[in-house]
Amino acid sequence: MTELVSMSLSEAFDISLAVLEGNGFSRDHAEAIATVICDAQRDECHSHGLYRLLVCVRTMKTGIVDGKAKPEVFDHAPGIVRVDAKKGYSLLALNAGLSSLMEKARNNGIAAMAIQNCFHFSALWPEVEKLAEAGLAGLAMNPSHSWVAPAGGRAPLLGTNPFAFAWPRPGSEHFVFDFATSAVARGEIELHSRAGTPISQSVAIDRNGNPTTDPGAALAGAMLPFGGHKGSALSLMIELLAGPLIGDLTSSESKALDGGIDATPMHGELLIAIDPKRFTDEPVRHSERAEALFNAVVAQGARLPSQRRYEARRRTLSTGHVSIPTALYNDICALLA
Ligand code: NDP
Ligand code: PYC
Repeated sequence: MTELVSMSLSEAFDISLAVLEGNGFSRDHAEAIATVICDAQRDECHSHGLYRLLVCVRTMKTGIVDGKAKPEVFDHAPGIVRVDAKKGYSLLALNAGLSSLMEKARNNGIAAMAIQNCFHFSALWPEVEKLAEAGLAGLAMNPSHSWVAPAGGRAPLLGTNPFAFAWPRPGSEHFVFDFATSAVARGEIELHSRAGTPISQSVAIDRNGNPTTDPGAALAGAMLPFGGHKGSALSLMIELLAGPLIGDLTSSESKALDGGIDATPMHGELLIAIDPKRFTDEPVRHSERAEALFNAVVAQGARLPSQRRYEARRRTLSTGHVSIPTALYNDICALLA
């Protein structure tokens, strides 16, 4: 049984800020990063929660990331906002461009935001959830590092390339899904490696191309896409749309730039926002019909994506506390020194 440390949400946020600022991030970057990793921890998304402090600080210590970069927003076209993250982490750049993306989506019915030159580690659901909170549907995607073999291949080429979607619903629990296009996120395998526990069958192969449940062998070998050729094709789509289309790096280019220093991947991100009220002359019916569809899913005893996460959120907010493994807590505290 893993030994756990419990802390209040405000302690988690304060420790995160102290770690990030103490290791060279500006206050603005530290706040943007701390907010997202604490939200992930609140929703029990452990692979992209407080664990990420270790990765952000390790990346900062390589000297590759600019922890004080000031993102610049460009009004690129009526339906396109571009944000140059200037080799800082993506989240401050996202925050800088988000209101412009929303405004353009409302004006045009659909709009896109390209974040360029960013170090990117975070879960995408907080980003599309913000769009849904504003009444918009949203898509987000980005490459990562070439850790994943294409379906039918055995060598790493594609990223773990996350893909997220949100649809606004009445109330605060919008329809959101967010998944890596690899069979599992690499962060999950890293957590298994830290805990010394095996990974599932069929998510990775070792250096020799043999299936493995050893997280270390998986990290050194190749991860596999989810759903065979289907996940592989989606992953390639993300490489294209959030890479060459927006003038940024693919996962293999990002990995080459890293050169083995094991930093957070650097590349771009694409977000698309859609105003559902602008596509038909029946602005209310689209919502009613969507609700009927969601209800039909739940009526079968199936669950909607994000249900686990919203339940975790409610649980955390009722106690006000999150729990992390003691070993992780000690590693985080060591970064305060
Ligand atoms: P999961 O496989 O844990 O979850 C994927 C999605 O499926 C979630 O929305 C989840 O909802 C939903 N889901 C899971 N089980 C069911 C079910 N039985 N029925 C219906 N829906 C279900 O995610 P991944 O491991 O693939 O990814 C984890 C995170 O890693 C993501 O947030 C992603 O953005 C992040 N990531 C980030 C990368 C980056 O480069 N920044 C790269 C790769 C991943 P719920 O949460 O409620 O379970
Ligand atoms: O979990 O695959 C992952 C990941 C890559 C970059 C950030 N998270």
